Amino acid sequence: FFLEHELKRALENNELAIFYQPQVSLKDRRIIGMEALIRWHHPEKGLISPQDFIPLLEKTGLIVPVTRWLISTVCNQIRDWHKQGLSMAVSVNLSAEHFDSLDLIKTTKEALDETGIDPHYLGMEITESTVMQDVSGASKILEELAGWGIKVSLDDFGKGYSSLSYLQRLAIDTIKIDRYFIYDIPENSQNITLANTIVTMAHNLGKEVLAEGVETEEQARILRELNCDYAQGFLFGRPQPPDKLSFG
Ligand code: G
Ligand code: G
Ligand code: NA
Ligand code: MN
Repeated sequence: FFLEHELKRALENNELAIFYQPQVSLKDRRIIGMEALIRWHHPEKGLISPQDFIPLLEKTGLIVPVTRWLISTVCNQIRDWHKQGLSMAVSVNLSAEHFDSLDLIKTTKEALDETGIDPHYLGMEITESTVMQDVSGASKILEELAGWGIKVSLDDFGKGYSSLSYLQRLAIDTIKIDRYFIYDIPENSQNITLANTIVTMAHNLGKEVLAEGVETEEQARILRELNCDYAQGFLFGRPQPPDKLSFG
């Protein structure tokens, strides 16, 4: 586990990096976007997963400057890809800490203005458990961002203490089916049924669906047959630094 001073040093020494994982359209396998996933290159301990340091960032409030850096870097990356002819959308993950201040709104506005990118190419991912910590705060912030054209995804859907009411109450464009429901398809036919039900429900509510954690061709084929719109997972690519990504 880590200490606050180590994290402060990490920020000062630029030890944090952003990896990108492709998100594809299941119809034609085209890469339509990327999820931005934060990493910590610790000088002694190597590459550290966000699960091991995001909670401390949240507890210490350091998540605010980190997210400022994240959103600004991501918007610059989107602009650079566009210059190369790649119309790539990128989504970032939000914490509950962002819902009780207007800092996220200000940060996002500044990054959009500075880079001049179309807000449709920027996405925000929130989990159900994040939303639950502050439903009214989340709903206000997401409404504002969605009003500018930013895409909102509900991450890890089905995993936590889900409440279907969030689907109506929040400005959500895309539902991401948690990888727990995907990893044992096709052996687990109940999970095929659940995936099918989530896709149908999402489409009936006018939302799109992405399946997380797709690792095999058979899973991709089945999800496509269920009319699932998008997928993400090791089959299409692992999270990578931007210079290691391929777009073929
Ligand atoms: O690749 P993986 O180890 O990247 O991600 C582990 C978890 O960390 C995921 O739940 C992911 O959503 C979360 N995560 C990754 N990057 C960020 C980030 O920038 N902010 C927040 N709040 N969570 C992140
Ligand atoms: O909570 P979130 O869904 O944002 O977490 C993303 C996490 O899932 C990251 O740790 C990422 O590395 C991991 N991940 C992405 N694709 C796959 C996959 O196909 N299989 C497995 N097991 N993990 C994946
Ligand atoms: Na996510
Ligand atoms: Mn997820």
